[in-house]
Amino acid sequence: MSETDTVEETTTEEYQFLQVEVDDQGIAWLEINRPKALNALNADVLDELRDAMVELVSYEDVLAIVITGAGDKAFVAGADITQFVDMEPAEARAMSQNGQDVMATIEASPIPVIAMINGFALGGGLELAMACHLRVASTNAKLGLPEVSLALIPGFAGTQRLARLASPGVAREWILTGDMYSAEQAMAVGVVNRVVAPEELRESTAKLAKTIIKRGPVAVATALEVIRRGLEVGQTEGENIEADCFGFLFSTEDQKEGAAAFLAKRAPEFQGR
Ligand code: CO8
Repeated sequence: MSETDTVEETTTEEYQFLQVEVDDQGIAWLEINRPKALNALNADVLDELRDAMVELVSYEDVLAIVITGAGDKAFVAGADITQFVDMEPAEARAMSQNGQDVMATIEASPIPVIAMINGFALGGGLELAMACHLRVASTNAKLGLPEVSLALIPGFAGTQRLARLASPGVAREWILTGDMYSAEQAMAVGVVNRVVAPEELRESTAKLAKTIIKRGPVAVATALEVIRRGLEVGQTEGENIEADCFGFLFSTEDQKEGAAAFLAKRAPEFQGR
């Protein structure tokens, strides 16, 4: 799709804790809206996040998703701590698994999901950001996994994702200290992709989304899948998945269009098939 093309606006379901808007470029802006609790994730917010992801990826004209937090203070300040009072071990385990499942739904999206980190991204909030495919942070963002301060550990797959996204050493430092880190520190260890001034956050995030939207959509979805599945297996198996998917892409019209457009020195017009 060329930069000037637009898609028809999509109207989404109403949610209690989410504001969802799809713009005329096909970017769905999904805002977690509990600013008084710094957008903390309770069970209802998690359910809505799952529902919204399922809904948004079902629309043909939604081409990218941006997840962010309402207000100017927080992306998401974690799981809702008020839920932890009197929680039994079995209930906590089930809640952890439910949250992991929501994060996995986000990560499995065939269209790119970008976390736009506009403030605190702590605990479950950072876990949510790490489940997104890319992260753009404002210079005023603070990131960390402070669960040990509550005598807990991350429970929405943060122990696993941080060790893979940054390194096991970084994961141990962040998780064991529970400290907060600046956006620049997070970028230095690979936790965020870009750091921009607060007033440039939305535009920079949109620009990143629009760049990806212009590429071959089937190739983008396939790349996301190969990277995700490859992280679950050993290198040899990962390379087999890559070769299978590389081969598959030669059955798409977009692949023919990509090569033809390159040779004709014109912009490609991908159809997503
Ligand atoms: N849960 C519930 N309420 C919260 C949360 C939260 N995580 N974070 C902030 N709030 C509320 C505050 O209680 C406060 O409410 P009120 O105005 O009613 O008193 C309001 O948001 C504003 O917060 P503060 O007044 O504290 O704002 P400050 O600017 O002073 O501080 C901080 C901001 C530093 C972000 C501070 O609010 C804070 O430390 N928050 C908690 C951060 C945290 O520990 N997050 C990790 C939570 S645990 C977690 O995420 C585990 C995930 C895995 C769960 C697995 C399932 C069982």
